[in-house]
Amino acid sequence: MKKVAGVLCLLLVFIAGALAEQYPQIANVYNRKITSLNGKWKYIIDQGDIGRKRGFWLQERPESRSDLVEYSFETARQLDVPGDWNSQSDELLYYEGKIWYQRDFSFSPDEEKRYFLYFGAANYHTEAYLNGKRLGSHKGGFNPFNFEITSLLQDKNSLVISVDNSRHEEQVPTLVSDWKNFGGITRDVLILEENDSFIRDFSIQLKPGSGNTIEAGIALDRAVETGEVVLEIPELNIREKIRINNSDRGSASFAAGNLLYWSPEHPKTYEVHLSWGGATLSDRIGFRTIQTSGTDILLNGKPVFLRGISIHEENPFTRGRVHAREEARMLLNWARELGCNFVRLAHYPHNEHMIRLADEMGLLVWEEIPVYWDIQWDSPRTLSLASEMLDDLITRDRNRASVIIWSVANETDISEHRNLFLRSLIDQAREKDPYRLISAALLANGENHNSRMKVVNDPFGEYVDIISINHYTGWYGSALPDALKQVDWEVKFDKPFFFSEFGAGALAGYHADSLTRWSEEYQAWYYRETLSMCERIDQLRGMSPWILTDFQSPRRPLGNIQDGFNRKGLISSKGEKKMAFYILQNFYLSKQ
Ligand code: GCB
Repeated sequence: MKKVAGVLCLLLVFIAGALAEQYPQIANVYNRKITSLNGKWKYIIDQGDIGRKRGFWLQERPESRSDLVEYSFETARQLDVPGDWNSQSDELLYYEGKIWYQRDFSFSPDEEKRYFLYFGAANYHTEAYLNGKRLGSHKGGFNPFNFEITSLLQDKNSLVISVDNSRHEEQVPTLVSDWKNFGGITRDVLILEENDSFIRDFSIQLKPGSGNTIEAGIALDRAVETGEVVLEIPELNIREKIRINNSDRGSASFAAGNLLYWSPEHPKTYEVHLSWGGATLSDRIGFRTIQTSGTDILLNGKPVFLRGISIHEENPFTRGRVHAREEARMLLNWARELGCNFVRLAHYPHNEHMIRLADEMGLLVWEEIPVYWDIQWDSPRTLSLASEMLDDLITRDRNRASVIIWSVANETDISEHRNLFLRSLIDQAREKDPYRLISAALLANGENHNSRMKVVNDPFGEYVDIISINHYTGWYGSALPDALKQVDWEVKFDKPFFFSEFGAGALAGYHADSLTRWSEEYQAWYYRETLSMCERIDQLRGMSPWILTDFQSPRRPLGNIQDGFNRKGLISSKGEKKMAFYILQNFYLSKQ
């Protein structure tokens, strides 16, 4: 009897689950009323998909001492949330699969309010249950998601979450990537409290080509008959009313006199308030324009050279994913020490602290989605995943002045299916956010590392604003770095040209002559030759060499040298700066 009741209960939960939906993304979460659910969570490793079959979210307990229940969160070990699981326990160092998380929490819900359970990110497939009821699921390792929990929240609650980081071909990224597939609830978990009707999302930007016209768009949680959102920027004496009629949206544009532009030299931001239904939502927003003109990139109408570095979201000291503001500060401080005014946040959306800090510190940012190498270009399912990731990224970060480029892909082979796939992403990005530039990291002549003549003619160049190329002659292929003296570039597009990557591996502290692979001297030689090649390319408007720090990758097994790390970092996995760090630093000094 008990068994039949259990099966029925599971069935009902699945039917309810099929109806449960993710709630659309709520932007600007850190400036809302939030309760953190970060901390220690219990976990159970699930290698046989037994959690789903037995209904772990029901948290059954034996009713008598002879009852058999083969799982319990009460006796389970704990993991820190947020945090990837791999860096927290030796048994999970290389784990790919499903893990169930559980935590209890108390809450005092206000009957007048609505509540949302927000995840900054969890890699990759998440299923969420609150107090035994299924909330819904989410796919994607780096984008935020949330569920409305108003009707389920009680004084005492239990949250059960399964996260599965198994790789599948139709996913984004797909089976292979050159970084560690960290699993788990990798970013903050929060409860957001809102009024019955609230501002879900907004975009407040300086109109391209205008000196001081600000364009504002507001999205409410749902349509209203009529109303007014009041937008204030006190420092600029701005108070504007945004009318909303039979819709969930409103927009306005207005002039801002005496506006100081945001720039790396002067990262000025303004306090902005949006009032609706008795509540005020605030944010700090900088105003700048970013455009191209011929082969120039113009920031606030003036040409800018992007002195960049690529960064993975990994902390070399913890060997885990970066999730805290202080870790973000460490990485961005290194970039600044290098002389950068620009960072490429590769190869997926990084946590929101990185972007907010870049805004404060005055670093221009390239953001990208994990459309990496060759994914399933002809799969509608894959396209819809990529499209959701792009949409989430833009929603989250479009009010950050630091972000100047959305990149839709990294190193993809030319094909008709790829072009269609990426074009649809580009159209989507341009429609949602006309205030930024679009790029994709492409390859020259199909990346023949040994060729002397590099021709940049990927037909996809026609659709992007900046022609970005990853280039490894002198490291991959048989040519050594001095071959770069002979390399010439022919760029078939009259657009700014940019090196989104170049780099060479070195083990920090390993010194030898410059012909010796993996020595710091080889990497330094490679940087000297590459940078002097860069000086000969008139069309070049910047670079983000690969990469700030060594990072973990399953593709790098060479014992005593790589030991599971991609060693192209300018800073080692122990935080030591390699010789090449100073070569790039000197080059950037000369460009300031
Ligand atoms: C690339 C990829 C990057 C790799 C790098 C390398 O072109 O974009 O993800 O890590 O090369 O080190 O080979």
